[in-house]
Parts: sequence; structure tokens; C-alpha cells
Amino acid sequence: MRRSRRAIPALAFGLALLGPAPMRAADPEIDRLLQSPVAKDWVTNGGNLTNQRYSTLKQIDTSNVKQLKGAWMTRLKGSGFGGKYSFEATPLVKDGVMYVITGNDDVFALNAKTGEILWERWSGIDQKITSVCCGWVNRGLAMGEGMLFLGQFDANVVALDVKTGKEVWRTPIEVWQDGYGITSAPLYYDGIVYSGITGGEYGVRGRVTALEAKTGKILWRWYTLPGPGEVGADTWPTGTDHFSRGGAAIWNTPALDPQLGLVYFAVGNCGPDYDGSMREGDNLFCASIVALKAKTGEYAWHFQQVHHDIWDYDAASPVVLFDTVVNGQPRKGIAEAGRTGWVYILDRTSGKPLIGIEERPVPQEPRQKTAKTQPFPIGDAIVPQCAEPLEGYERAGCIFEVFWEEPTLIQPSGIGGTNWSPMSYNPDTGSFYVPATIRTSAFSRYDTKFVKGKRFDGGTQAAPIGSSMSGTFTAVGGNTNKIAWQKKTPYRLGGGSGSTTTAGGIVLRGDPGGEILAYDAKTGEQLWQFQTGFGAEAPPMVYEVDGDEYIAIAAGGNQGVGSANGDAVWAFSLKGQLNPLWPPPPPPTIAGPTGPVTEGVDTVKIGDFNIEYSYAPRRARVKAGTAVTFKNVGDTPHTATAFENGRIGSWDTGVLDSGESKAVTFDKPGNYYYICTPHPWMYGQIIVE
Ligand SMILES: [Cu+2]
Repeated sequence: MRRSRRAIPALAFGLALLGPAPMRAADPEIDRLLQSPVAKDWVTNGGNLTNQRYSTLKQIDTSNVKQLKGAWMTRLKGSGFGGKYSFEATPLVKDGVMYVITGNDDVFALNAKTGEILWERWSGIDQKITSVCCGWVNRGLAMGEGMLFLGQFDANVVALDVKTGKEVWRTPIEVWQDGYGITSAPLYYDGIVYSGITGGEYGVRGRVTALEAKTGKILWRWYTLPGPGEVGADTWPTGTDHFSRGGAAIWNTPALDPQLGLVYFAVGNCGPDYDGSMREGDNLFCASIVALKAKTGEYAWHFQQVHHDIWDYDAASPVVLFDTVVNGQPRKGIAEAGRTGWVYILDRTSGKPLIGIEERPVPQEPRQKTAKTQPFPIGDAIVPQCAEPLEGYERAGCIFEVFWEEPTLIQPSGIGGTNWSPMSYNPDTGSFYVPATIRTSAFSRYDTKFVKGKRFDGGTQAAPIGSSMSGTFTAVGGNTNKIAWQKKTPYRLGGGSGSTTTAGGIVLRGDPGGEILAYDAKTGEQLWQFQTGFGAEAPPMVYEVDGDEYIAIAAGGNQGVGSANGDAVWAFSLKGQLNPLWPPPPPPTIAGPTGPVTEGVDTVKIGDFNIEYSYAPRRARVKAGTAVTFKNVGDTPHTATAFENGRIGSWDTGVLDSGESKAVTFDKPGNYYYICTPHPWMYGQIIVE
């Protein structure tokens, strides 16, 4: 019997007891580190193949963490510094060298002890790429066989020489002009590089691509939208070609279980995002967790979190593998934190719920072809799942509330719950540490037509003007799905940031306000905070050099949250001498246009000052009869679209490509709010006297 009593204490080591790497491994050392509990080195985005973000280092612990100070801070020469970028990458460390990638796909190697830049590789990437849905961001690197691997905005996977940063190979997965891109960290294991792809808002066909690490040759690809006759094809209307443009992007790095031979990943929303009318059926494999055979890409199992998604409820956070005990039985788990506000916990051998997930009837809207039931995990949601009624809005509801063209308030919004932020898992406490966003959206659907390479979203969802936005940070029991402790946070945590935890009993996270914080993993007591001076919107990581433990975090802000831009990497240790910086301007906590009202304006620039997702001025006062020209001086297509208590488009510039402009005449005195429909976190206001 394998399930002996002795197996249970060994679970504390997570996946430590997985089988050895095959003899023919291309990089036995990296494969061994990837399969082992994380210690001195951190060699892949999620720490190791589990994505647990758990380090066994314990020099820094609950008793001394408050003594931490900065060991070094390095500015990355302005790379990825600006309003269109986010800095969400987890640095990697191997043998005293740190590797980090910025929002401009530029890679830097640093001395992990001193912060000195050893080499740099500037991507030279086209700044006019238009297939960027949600800010310029790169979530991290992978390494193996003497190379670093990265995905780029132009949909290329690239390998660099780890010693010099020189390009070794480059493989185009698709072209960005057709709506594709890559923002996720790849995963390397056993000679293969696995990469996701973006474009869920651009009518693409999502997929995982496996490349031969040595050459960049494509070994296999698995489409997240089944073609005719393939598994899941019957969840789409027959006789349509929706499989070629239904989205289902992959936003984050996979996990892999070598013993089971499976690679796991989460799949994003369907396209068009908010219009289900032309895609009757459950729409696999949108908003799902999927397992494939790691060598061949053959389908193994799937679990769909949201059937026939019309709320933009992507599964966008990385999946986490963990071992636990349920009802006295050792179980192999997999979990993912969703935008719905639930953590989905499954058996990773079968894809069946580990604790229980019930199909329950939900509200229906025949025009949207809504699914009859939706999965409700047993346990606790980590954000409120009902919208508060609001003056001016006639319709408000809870999760899975339906909508058509009438604006409808729903919470969590599709930009709520846990978005891209990774959670961590601590085998000592048995808890996940989950960052999340509390935000209500006014959803509405409108007509959309598929044009290759253009937005294909069929509606929008903006937070009502004046509504509050905040966050939660929650410990969730891995074998209960119940809240162990929860902190309310002033800023939204679900879209950037992420958490990391250690055998020292601490859990770490960055904050949009600029701080890195440490909590007691067991109790949630806050033990330490340190101001980095920039939006601290990347997951922390932990490593060791010359016997000293360090905690590192990239601090460069997040355009979706509106936190302060930067280009810094900080490392902290018990011997550190550097003090905190002054706090940067805080991100907004109330939805709507901010800043002073500019008088007598006749032009509003969109994307000015390299702040791609912004109007300048955001607020303007004009005389009745003024023609206001909206001019797109940014790189990405934008709109200025009337937003009146959630109602869209009583006036509208339509889509303005880079360089285009359109004038709108405001005849009647009043207060005119507007948004950009593809980027509904952009707000503007015209006050007409
Ligand atoms: Cu926009």
C-alpha cells in the first residue's frame, strides 16, 4: 500500500516525493529544482512546477521579519516605466544571479547580492502594437538548458543565453496584427517550453504551444476552442466557425505534475465577452481548468468554472498543485482562484471537485442563451457576490445575474475577484493566500461584428461613477475552502500583485500603495511593512545567497489599478541597511474621472504622455455649443463613449485608431461622463455650462 501512515507527514513537503527526472533529461539540474521544494534558488515563475510560491527558507521568520530592511534597490534604466505599463513579473534567481523581465519585454540580469546589473537585453519591440487588451505587461521568465525563455507582445517565444542575454532562437506563434500576443510566463520542464497566448478580446483562437527548448521548434499545440469533431465541439452551435475566433486566451503560467505526466493551465473568457447570443452552449474550454498529457498535448480532463460566460469571468490566475488530506485520505489537489470570488479546488488526477462544487439553477436571459445552471463551490467566497443597489440604476443583482442592453449592476465584476494575481499555498498551514478585488460593474451588451485583429467584445462593463473599489487578502483552507482569516485592503489586489509564503511562517504580498507587507501565515497578524516608493504590483519571491535569505519584489505599478509607475527591483534581508522611500501617489479607490477640472478646453487627447489608458484632461468645463475634439495620440484604438448611469453611447466617437480624431458638439448644459468601451477603467467628464 502506498497510502501508508508514513505518507501523511511527507505531505508537508508538497510534491517532494515525485519520481526522479528521466535519465535523458536535457537539464537534470533544473528539472531536479523544478520538482523539489523551493530553497536557495527560484528557477521558475511559480517557484517550482507546483506554482505554490512556497519557499522552505526560514532564516526570516515571524519573530525577526520586522527587522527587514532594504539590502539593495536597482532601477532598470526606465524600462517599462510609464503609464501604459505594468510590472508584474516574478524575478528568478539561480546561483546568485537574478533575472527579471519588465513590461516592455526587456530582460535584466542582476547580481542577487548587490543588485548590480550584469547584462541587459532590450526587446526593441514595436511600440505600436495594437493587440494589447489591458496594458503592457510580462509576467515572467522560465529557464533551462543554459537559456532564459520569454513570451513577447508580438506573439514570439524567445530564448536568450542565460550568461549574456543574447538571443538564441525566436519562434513566432502567431502575428500580433491578428490580435495575438503573449503576456504569461512560460514554463520549462524536461526539454519542453510551454507557452500561453493572449487575444481573448480580439477574436483569436486560444491555445497552449509546446516548443522544443533546444531549438524553438513547435512540438505540439492544443487549441482551447475545439474544432469540428473534437472534444467539446458540441458545446458550440453546430455549423459555425466560432472555434476560430472564440477567444479563450491563456494569461498565466501552467503547472506540471511529472508523476502523473500532466500539464495544467487556466483558460480565459469567450469572445465576444459580453454577447452570448450567437454562441449557444457551454462554450468549452472558456473559463476552465484543463489538463493535458505533458509530452503529447493529448486532452486528459477539464473542469469549467463558468458555463457560457458572458461576464468576462476569466480563469486568469495561475493554477496551483498541492497535496492534502480530505476525510483522512491523502489527495492530489489543484486549485485556481477565479474572478467569481471563489477558489476552485479539484482532484488533479481526474478534474473532479475535491471538496464539492454544486450545479445550481441561475437567472435566465433567453437572448443571451444563458446556461441553465452554474457551478457553486462549497465553502466561502472571498469577495461579496451581490451588487448594492445604486441610484440611477434600475437593475442590480448577484453573481450570474443576467443582462442585455439595459445596464445591470453585478458584483463581482468581470474585473473583480482574483484576476491575474497569483495566490500561494503553504503546506505548513494548509492554506491558500488569495489576493482579490471588490468592484461592481454596470454590464451592458451591444452588437458586435467580427473583424480579424479588431476588438470583439460585444459589450462593456464599467464601475459606476462614484462607486467604491477595494480589495481583500484571504487565507483559504486547502481542504475546506473556508476562510481561515481575511484582511480588507484599501486597494484592489486581484489584478496585479500576488502572494508568496515561506517555512518561516510568513506570507508576503505587494500593495498598489507601494508597500510590501508580511503577515503571520497562521493568524493573519501583520508583522512588517516597507514602502518601496512605487506601486508594488508584482508577486514577491525568496532566495538565498552566501547563507543570507533575501525577499525580492519588482515595483513598477499597474496601469489597470492606477498605481504609481516605476522601474525598481527591491531586495530585503536581515542585514539590509536601506530605509523605506516616501509613499507614491495612491491609486484611486472611487470609480470615475479624477483630477482638476480644466476650463475652456476644445481638445481631449487620448493616450497622451505615454499614459495609454487615459484622457487628458480627464475633466473639462466648456460652454454650451462647444465642439470638443477627441484625438487619439496613443498607440492603441480607443473610444470616448457616453456613460450615463451605465447607459452606453447616447454620443460616441466610435473606435479611434492611433492618430484619428472626432469632434462631438455639446449643445445642452449638463454633466457628461464617458468611458472607453474596450478599456472601461478609462473615465472622462465634460461639464457643459
Ligand atoms: Cu481605451
